Amino acid sequence: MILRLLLVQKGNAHMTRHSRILPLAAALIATVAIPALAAGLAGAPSPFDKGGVKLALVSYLSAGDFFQAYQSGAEAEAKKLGVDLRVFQGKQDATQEREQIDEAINLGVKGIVIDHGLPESLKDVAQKALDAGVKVVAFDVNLDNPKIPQVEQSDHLLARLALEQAIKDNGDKFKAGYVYVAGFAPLDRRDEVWSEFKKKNAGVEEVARWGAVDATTAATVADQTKAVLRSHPEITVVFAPYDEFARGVKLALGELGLNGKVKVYSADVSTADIREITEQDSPWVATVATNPAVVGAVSVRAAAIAVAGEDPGKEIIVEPTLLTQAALKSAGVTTIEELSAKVPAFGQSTAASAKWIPQ
Ligand code: SR1
Repeated sequence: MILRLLLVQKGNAHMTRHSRILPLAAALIATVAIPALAAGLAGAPSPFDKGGVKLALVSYLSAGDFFQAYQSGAEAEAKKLGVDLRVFQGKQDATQEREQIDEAINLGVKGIVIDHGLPESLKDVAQKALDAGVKVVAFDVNLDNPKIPQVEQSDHLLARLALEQAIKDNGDKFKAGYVYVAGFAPLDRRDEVWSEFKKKNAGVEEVARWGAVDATTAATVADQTKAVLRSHPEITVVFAPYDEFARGVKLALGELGLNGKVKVYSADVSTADIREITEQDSPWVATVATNPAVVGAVSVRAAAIAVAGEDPGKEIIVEPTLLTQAALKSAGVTTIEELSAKVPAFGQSTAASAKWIPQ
């Protein structure tokens, strides 16, 4: 930006009819080239002191509110750091994600955030990045590598808080439905808590389990839920620990006219989710969530700290908050921004911070 202003000012000093075109052209070129030439971050360690550092965010999934907000948070943090963040969108395609990591290495990025994915298809290419001197941070994918810090949302706590709320609301005897897809680190961690919970609460019976993660997860889960609830009308509680799952279940309950009969407990939150949770007669009664934009920011900070040769920590945790329908309604919260303002722990995290990183 500074470079662009300088070029424009220099042009203005000799403002003839022809020379007006040159500064404009120079400014346009400079605008395109800014990421590579950006000024450094004052007081930051190398290479951030000189600027122009390239990082990559490679995702497995990009559809849905969580992943969009996560990406926006990562981009905003990169901007603060003066980093050129290359974003590779995910399409639930393991081969594409591998190729994108390769592409990022070839682009000369200094660090890569790998966001979700299938561990077996990523471990070797993540090691390839490390071997090339690229720092790697994983969000919600266990790459089983001591050199790769892991960002997570404390999924055990998240599931525990949701299930404790289910007991508070429904007692300790109920027939439950459970939405789950194995193979995703956060869902697998939440599943460990669900298994423990059932052992401790013998009166809680899981009568059906279903789920899908695809490009239209909520719609797919809605169709599945309708079929399940038609054959299991005894279900009164659904544990759906991913907001796309919960949206699908809610959609199905509305269509089946079961809003007053079944309660939904989930993970994650977005402005659209808050609207769905707080609307009249909503069966979605609680969720436990971090602000995904904060998690995106933390992931980029962790990668930047590693690139600076410092230690971001091995396990970088962003703590989730329990959000009940009743609490959201009584606080009059309607958006993520309002939630962040009312619950400071939700709106920011000190995880992966360093003195040189701007607040
Ligand atoms: C398919 S995995 C979905 C989960 O990833 C993130 O951790 C979100 O919390 C979401 O629930």
